[in-house]
Amino acid sequence: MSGKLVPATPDEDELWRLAVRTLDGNWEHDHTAPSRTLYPHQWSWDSAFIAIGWAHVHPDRAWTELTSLFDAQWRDGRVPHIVFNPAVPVDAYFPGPGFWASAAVDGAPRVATSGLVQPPVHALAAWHAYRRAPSESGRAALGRLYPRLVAQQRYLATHRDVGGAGLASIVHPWESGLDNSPAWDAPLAAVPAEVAALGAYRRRDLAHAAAAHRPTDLDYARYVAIVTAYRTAGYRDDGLADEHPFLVECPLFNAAMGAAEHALAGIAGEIGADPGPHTERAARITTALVNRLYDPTTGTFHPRDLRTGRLTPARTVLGLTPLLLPDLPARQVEAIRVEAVSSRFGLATRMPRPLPSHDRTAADFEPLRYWRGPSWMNINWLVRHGLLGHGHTELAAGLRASMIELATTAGCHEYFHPETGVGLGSPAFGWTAALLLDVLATPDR
Ligand code: 2M8
Repeated sequence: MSGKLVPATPDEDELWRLAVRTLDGNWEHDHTAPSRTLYPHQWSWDSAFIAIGWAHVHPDRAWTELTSLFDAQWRDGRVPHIVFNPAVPVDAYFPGPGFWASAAVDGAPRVATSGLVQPPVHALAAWHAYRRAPSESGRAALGRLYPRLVAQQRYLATHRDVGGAGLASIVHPWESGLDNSPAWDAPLAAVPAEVAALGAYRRRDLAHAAAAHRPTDLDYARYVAIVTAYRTAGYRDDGLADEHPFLVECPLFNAAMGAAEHALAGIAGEIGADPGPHTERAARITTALVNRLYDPTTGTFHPRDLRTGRLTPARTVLGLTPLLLPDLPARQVEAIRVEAVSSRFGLATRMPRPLPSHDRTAADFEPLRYWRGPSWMNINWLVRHGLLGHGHTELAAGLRASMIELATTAGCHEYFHPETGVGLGSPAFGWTAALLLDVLATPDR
């Protein structure tokens, strides 16, 4: 599929060109920076979403993007959440390569990386990219990525199954991708940290974004404390259950892990490998997700804090994301639909704005602070994908129209005010541009 299939209203045409310009502007020899200012390196799940966009205009870049990320895969299979670009000054982003000190770890790649991961949306992205632009060279790239994607899943399903129930745990809010979500407030509050400890560092995000839109200094002190604990343990996972201060089973992370097995089954079929084990693993992940993270009393999915054993109370957009799983039972699909169309999220066949990242009716809903209310294109894209997969085509169409309308007025910002639609964060953001291309190129069926 290419640019010529885009529905050609003048507004959509112009939006298409803006999105391509934004991706081009952030392209950096073998990857795309999420933002030239706030995030000048390569980010893991950003690259996955960005590859989907490149598939529409420059399929070779889609494969280069994913390949460069997986070139930085650790020997244990983890795909690092940041791959540092050595050409960018070390103090351009905090925490930079010196803080993570990956070079000191056996099994880390030669290039400097973080030691954390992000939601494993890469198999889904690779499969999407291939189907958007099938070709011989694409199939060859898919074949080379396949064992690396399998190793990524194996790492998560073994090293990270700290709860022993078939789900992966995240060890830091940064691993969720929804870093500042109210979902993490309770587990984060239990992490001992002092703002004073931040004195040794300089937060670079505040040079590019308003403090009122970003996490607080106390949040950052806790982020630093959690990384420090993991780094001190050599980023090993065997002591997590006893020692680590933050351990959570996240619905999005695990839905992505299950969706990855479905995507791997598709990829395996395409390249002549056996899809069977992937389909079996996918079914086990879906069952574990429903058993562990679905709360019948709220009718939605919640993260489970392994430190307390309890589900965290906030009703965030994370609760809607298990819709990504094609084999989610009908009861949970319906529960998610009900949650999504409620006044908390406002999904409708005609909706003024895309989904917010947090329950609009909650006392701690903050429309300006990142991940605590604003709308994000990647989450809306994932939910649209899930709605389409479960046959909710009219709701998916409503969501798509709201995403296009938002970007038509506000452009390719990192995130958006969930009521006014004003663009927030970085003004030229990679995954916003990439996923807009995909949404524009896939009209309602
Ligand atoms: C944000 O996260 C980074 C840390 O990884 C940060 O705040 O500095 C999140 O929105 C995350 O989901 C995203 O991958 C990253 C780069 O866009 O920025």
